[in-house]
Amino acid sequence: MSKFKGKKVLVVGFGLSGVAVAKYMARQGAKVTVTDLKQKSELMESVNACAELKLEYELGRHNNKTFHSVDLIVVSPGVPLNIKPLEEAREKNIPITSEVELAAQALEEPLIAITGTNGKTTTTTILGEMFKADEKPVYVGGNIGKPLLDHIGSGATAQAVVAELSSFQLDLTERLVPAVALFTNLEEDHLDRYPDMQAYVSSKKRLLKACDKNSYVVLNYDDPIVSKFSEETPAKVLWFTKRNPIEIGGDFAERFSGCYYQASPRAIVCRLNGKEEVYPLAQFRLFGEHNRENLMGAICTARLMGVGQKAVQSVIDGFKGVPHRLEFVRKKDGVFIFNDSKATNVMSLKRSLASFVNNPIILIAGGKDKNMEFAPLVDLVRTKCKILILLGEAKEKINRAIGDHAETYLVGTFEEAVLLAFQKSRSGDIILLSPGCSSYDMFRNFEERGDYFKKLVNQL
Ligand code: UMA
Repeated sequence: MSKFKGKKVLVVGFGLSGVAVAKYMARQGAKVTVTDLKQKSELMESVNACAELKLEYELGRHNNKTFHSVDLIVVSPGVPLNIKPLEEAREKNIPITSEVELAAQALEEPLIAITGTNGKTTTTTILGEMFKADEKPVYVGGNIGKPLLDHIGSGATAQAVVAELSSFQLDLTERLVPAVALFTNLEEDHLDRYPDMQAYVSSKKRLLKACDKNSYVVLNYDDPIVSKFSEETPAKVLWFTKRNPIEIGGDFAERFSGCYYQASPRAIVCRLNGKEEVYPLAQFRLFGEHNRENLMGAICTARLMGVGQKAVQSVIDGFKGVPHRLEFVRKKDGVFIFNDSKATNVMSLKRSLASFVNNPIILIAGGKDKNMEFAPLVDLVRTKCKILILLGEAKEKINRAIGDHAETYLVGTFEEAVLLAFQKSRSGDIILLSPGCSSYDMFRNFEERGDYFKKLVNQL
């Protein structure tokens, strides 16, 4: 019998994660109440998804009393953990957990957890594709937009679960033990939720701390924060690096297990158990150094998990990229237009600018600020951007930080931004939407922002 049967469970936040928890808990026989600050009319998609279930609703507000009168609270990742009702519930020792923790407790398959600031979605997607190419059943979920808990009780069996995990999703994990934990990189992000970078890194480190001696960690050697993680874990370490381990010096080359980039001919070399395999990149379509990093992380993990070499190479050759991540939208009058709506922090935007080599860039940026510094963009803006078009809540702040380094316009709407970008463009230019900010000032999420951008671009 389920340990949740008859228990009063409060689900906080009724988005994708909350719906998954409500369904799971209802199946377990719990008495489920759902609360969300949004009104019912704004949550119809979620309400309809749960139409068959017997749920209590407290919408449009959070009622402190309800938080005190339940046996368990399950919080959605986007709900800050310091809201008053949660703080009071904590004082009253009401257990508080998350969807990812519930899923981790119930998972039967090995969990491959992928975290970091940027590159998580691309790495997760590539790895999932590699499993599929080898006809190995896999569930790909987490922050990527598919709740992990949906896999539990779905009846589907998988050889592995590949999960993109955000810091928000790691904040409440307790008993999650990954078979593999992969860290892409750690850069400034979410400083509107965490007091400082250290707190944000600590949250990500919960995944490192969750590893035991049977786990593997796959670490980016070139990231100054992530590379240090090897000293703090009992797990076995695999690396990926853009440098040949021989150049790194010391006894690193001898100890090295993992993937490195070979510049000529372009390939990824994967060394596991002392055996080297070479994966040519001649057909790899994603550009930018960061995408090679994502690929290396995925290859290490795929080979570690027994995905065949042929399947790995077929994904390298055929992978077209992830929507909203440097996604090519169209070429119009010689102008190449890209949607990079998923660039929701400054480092992600920086990587995207760095990926373009010669063509002048008209950059559309801005959105909701996450308390980040935009000054690190100055050099790239000066050297790569012909024009800056800024919009959203953060436009004034971005303008002050980087507006003196390119011709800059501040606009009010996406329509204006796209029209102006196109009017100012000439053949050979690149128009790049890469906001460097979250989308919540104008849109529901980055997908909605990217889709709207694509719609406007296709109307040009
Ligand atoms: N809400 C409250 N009270 C609050 C704050 C919010 O009720 O104090 C409500 C909102 O009104 C809203 C609901 O909470 O209705 C939204 O919950 P949510 O923000 O957790 O969103 P979900 O739809 O459940 O999606 C979440 C993840 N969202 C966030 O972490 C912000 C999704 O990641 C994830 O794909 C999904 O679970 C399934 O696992 C998105 C994301 O933006 C892509 N992630 C961040 C990022 O990548 O930077 C971390």
